[in-house]
Amino acid sequence: MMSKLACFTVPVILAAVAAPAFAQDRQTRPLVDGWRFELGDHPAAAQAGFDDRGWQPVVLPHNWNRMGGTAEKRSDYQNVHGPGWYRMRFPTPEKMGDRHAWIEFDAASIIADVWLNGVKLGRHAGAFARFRFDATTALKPTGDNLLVVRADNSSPRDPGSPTAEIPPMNGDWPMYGGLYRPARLVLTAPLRIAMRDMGGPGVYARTEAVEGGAARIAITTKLENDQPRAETAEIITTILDADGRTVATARGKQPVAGKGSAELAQSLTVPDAKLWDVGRAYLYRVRVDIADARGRLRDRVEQPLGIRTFRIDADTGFWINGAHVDLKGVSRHQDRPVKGWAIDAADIAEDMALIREIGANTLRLAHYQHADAAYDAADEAGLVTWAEIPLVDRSAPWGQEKTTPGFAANAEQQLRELIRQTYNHPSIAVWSIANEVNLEAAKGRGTSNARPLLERLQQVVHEEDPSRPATLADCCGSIPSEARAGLDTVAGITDVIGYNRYHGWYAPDVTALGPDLDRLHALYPKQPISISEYGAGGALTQHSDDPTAAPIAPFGRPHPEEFQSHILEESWRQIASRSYVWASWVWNMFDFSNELRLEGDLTDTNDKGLISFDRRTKKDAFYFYKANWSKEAFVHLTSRRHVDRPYPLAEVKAYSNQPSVRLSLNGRDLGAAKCDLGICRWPGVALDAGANLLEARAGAVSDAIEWQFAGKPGVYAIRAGTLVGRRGADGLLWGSDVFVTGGTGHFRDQPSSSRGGQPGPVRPVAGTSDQAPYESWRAGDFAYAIPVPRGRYRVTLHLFEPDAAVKPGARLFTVSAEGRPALRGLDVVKAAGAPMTALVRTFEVAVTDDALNLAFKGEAGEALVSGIRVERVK
Ligand code: GCB
Repeated sequence: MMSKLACFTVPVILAAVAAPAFAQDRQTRPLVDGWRFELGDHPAAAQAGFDDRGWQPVVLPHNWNRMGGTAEKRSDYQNVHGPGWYRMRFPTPEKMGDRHAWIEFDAASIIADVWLNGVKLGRHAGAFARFRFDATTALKPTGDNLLVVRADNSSPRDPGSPTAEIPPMNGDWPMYGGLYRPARLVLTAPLRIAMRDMGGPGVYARTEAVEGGAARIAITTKLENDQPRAETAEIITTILDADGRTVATARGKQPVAGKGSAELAQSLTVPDAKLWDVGRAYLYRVRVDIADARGRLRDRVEQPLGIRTFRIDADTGFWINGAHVDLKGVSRHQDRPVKGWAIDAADIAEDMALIREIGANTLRLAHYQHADAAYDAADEAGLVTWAEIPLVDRSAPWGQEKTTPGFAANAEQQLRELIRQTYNHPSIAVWSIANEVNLEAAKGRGTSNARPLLERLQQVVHEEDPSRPATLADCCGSIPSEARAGLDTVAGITDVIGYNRYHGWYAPDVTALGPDLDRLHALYPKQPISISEYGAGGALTQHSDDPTAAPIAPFGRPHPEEFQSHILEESWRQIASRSYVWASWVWNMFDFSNELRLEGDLTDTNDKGLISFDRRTKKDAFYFYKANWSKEAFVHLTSRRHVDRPYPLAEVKAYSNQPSVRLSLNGRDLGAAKCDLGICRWPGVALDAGANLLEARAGAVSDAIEWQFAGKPGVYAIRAGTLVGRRGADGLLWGSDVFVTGGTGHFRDQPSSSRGGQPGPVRPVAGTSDQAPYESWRAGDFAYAIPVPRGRYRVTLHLFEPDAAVKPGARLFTVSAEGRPALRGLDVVKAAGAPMTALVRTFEVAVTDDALNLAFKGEAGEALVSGIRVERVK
C-alpha cells in the first residue's frame, strides 16, 4: 500500500526562471477522507481519548441537511440547525524541517471551531469563504494527529444564537451545515507568500492598462517571515501564456522583518497581449516564486490572469476592451437535491456547461461566495460575473433596528475574504455588497438603517480593489408605489446597481418592468442600472391552456410552466430594448431549495429555475433564452409536458433562433411561422381526436411532440379563475381559464406566502362530490367568447360564495348569453343556503356565429363563477 505521504503533490522544479532549482517547501495534502461525523454537540470530542467509533464515516464534501424531496415523500428530508462534529486523523509529514503547517478549509458552515491534537487552532465565522489556521505548534513531530472540527449552522434567529451577528440573517434558501467543501494540509516555508491573508492567495494581479497591444499588469505579492531574523526575499514573478510560455518576468527584492510581513508591488508588461473577452476567454497564469537570501527557492503560488479592461456607463451599459457588449445572463445557487452544498467539481462543470448552452454571457453567483471552481469555470467560459456576499434582507441582527459592531465587522470580513480569495478571476466584474437589505424597511419593520453599513462596505471594496466597481441588489419592485417612499434610498451608495424586479409575478403587471426601469434611470441618471433579478415560478407538473389570459392572485396560486415562459418573454422584450441597462440576470438558472416553500411541483424548492433542481429537465423558458442568446440552430416545441389537452383548439408555440419554422400536425402541413424574439406561433390549431403529433422544422433542425385531445368532443369544461386544468371526479378534463376577458382570478387554497408560509387547508366546497369546478373562481365584470361551432348549447354554471361575510342580497349579478340575459339577480349564497356551498345553474342558448358569448355583470357586489360547462344539445 502506498503511504499517505505519497499523496503529496510533488513540487515542480523551476525551469523557466533562473532561480536556483531547490525543491519548494509548499506542499499540500488533501484532508477529505477518513472523517467521522456526529450531529449534535459533543464538546468532549475536541480532545484525544474520545471514542468516535460509533460516529458516521464521511468524506468531504459533506453536509448534514437533505433537501429537495417532494412534500409527500419527505423521508430523505432533514434540515437541521445546530452543531455537528467532525474528527479525523492524519500523519505528520516526514522531513517537516522548519516548515509551517496550515489546516485549510474551502468553507465550513456557518461557524467552525478547529482543534488539532486538543489544541484550539481558532474559529472562523461565515459559511462561504476559505480559511486556514497555523497548525505548526500543535502538529506532532511524528505520528498521527487528531483534527477535530465543530461546525455550527444554528439559525441566527434563535435566542442567544452564536450566528446572531453573522450574515445572512435571512434569505430564500437554507443554510446547510457542515464541511461542505474540501479541506487540506498545506506546508510552507517560514519565508513565504502570505498565508495569513484572509484565505487569499497572497498574490494579486490586475490589468492596469492595455495600450498599443501591450498590457501593463500590476502584481502585488504579500510576504510573511515567521523566522525570528529578518530576511530579504527575492520575488520572481512570471506571466505564462496559455501554452505555458513565459511572456513577462520581473524580479525584485524585499526585506521582511523577523516575525513580520511585507509586500512588493511589481509592474509587468505583456507585449501583444491576448485579451480575455466575453465569450472568448484567453487565460494567462501568474507565477510568483520566492527565494531566500541564500538563493533557495522557498515558495511558489500560481494564479489565473485574464487581461481585459472594462467600464460600465449609465447610458450605454457595459464596455469591455473598448467594445460594447449586451450582458444577458442568469443567476446560480450552488445547491443540489440531497447533496445540498456538498457538490463536487463535476456538478459545477455540469452547471457551467448548461449556462454556456443557453448562451448567457454573464453570471450572477448569488447570494454568497461560491466554490473557486465556479469562478474558474466562468473565467474559462468568458462569463462576466457578479460576485457577492450574503448580506441579505437584513443589515442588522434579529431584534435590532441598527447594525451592531459585531455584525458590521463580520459583513466586512466576508467581503474582504471574497475579494481577496477571488481577486484574480478575470470573469469577476463587480463586487456586490448586499441583496435586498431594504426589504425589511419595505415591509415597514426593522432595518431601515442599512445605509451606514452599505457606505462602509462600498469603501471596503475600493480599499481592496481599485479596479472593480461595487454594486448591490435593491429590492421590492413589487411594493406598490405609494408604499415605496424611502425604498429607493439604497440607490447611489454603490458605483453601479442592480434591481430585483418581479413585475408579472409578485407584482401584477409584467408590462410595468420597462417603465419602472425608465423611472429609475430618470431618477438616478448617473447610476448604471442592471436587473439583478427577474423571474417567475415554473412547475413541470402544472400546465395552462393560455397562460396570458388569466390575471392571477399573487400567492397560493399554481405555477404553470407556460406562465413562467410568458412572464420571461414579456420581461426580456422590455429589457432587450433598453440599452442603458448594463446587464440582466434571470432568477434563476436552476430551481433551488427553500424548505419553506411549497409551491409549483410541491417540493421544498423555489421553482423559478429555467432548469429543474436535479438538472435533468430544461423547462420551456430555457429554450426561450437559448433562442435569443445562442447561435447553434435549434427548434423547440413548447408545452410538451401539457400532453392532455382539454380544448379542441390550441395555440402551438415553438422557440427557435431560426427566422421561421414550419409546423405539421399528424403529417398535415400547417405552414411556416416567422419567429419574433425567438417565438414562433400557430394560433387556433384544431386538434384531431386522440393523438396529435406536432412536428416543427427549420432547415436541418426539428423537434416533435405528441399531445392527446383528451376533452369530450363537443364539451367545454372551464375552471374559472385558474391557470391550470385538472380532471374531475367523473374523469372529465376541466381546462384552464382561457377565452375570458376582465375580472380577477382567485384560487381557493388559503394564501401560501411564497416566502415562508405553508399553504392553508384546501377548504372543500359543500354540496358536491366533484371539487374540480370549485377550486378557483373569477370575480368582477367579465366576459367569455368560447370558440364553438353554430348550434344549440346547454351552459352549466358552477358557483359558490367564497366569502363567509357575504349575506343574501349583498352579491347580485346577471349572466347574459349571446347578448341576452339568461340569469338575472343571481344571489349565490341565498340560493345555495350558505357560503362555500355549491350551486349549479343551467340554461340553453343558440349560437349563430363562431363563438358563444357569455357576460357576467355585478348588480350589487361583483359577479363571480367558478366552473363553466358548455355542451352541444343539437
Ligand atoms: C428575491 C431574492 C431571492 C429570492 C427571489 C424569489 O428577490 O433576492 O433570494 O429567491 O426573490 O424567488 O422570491
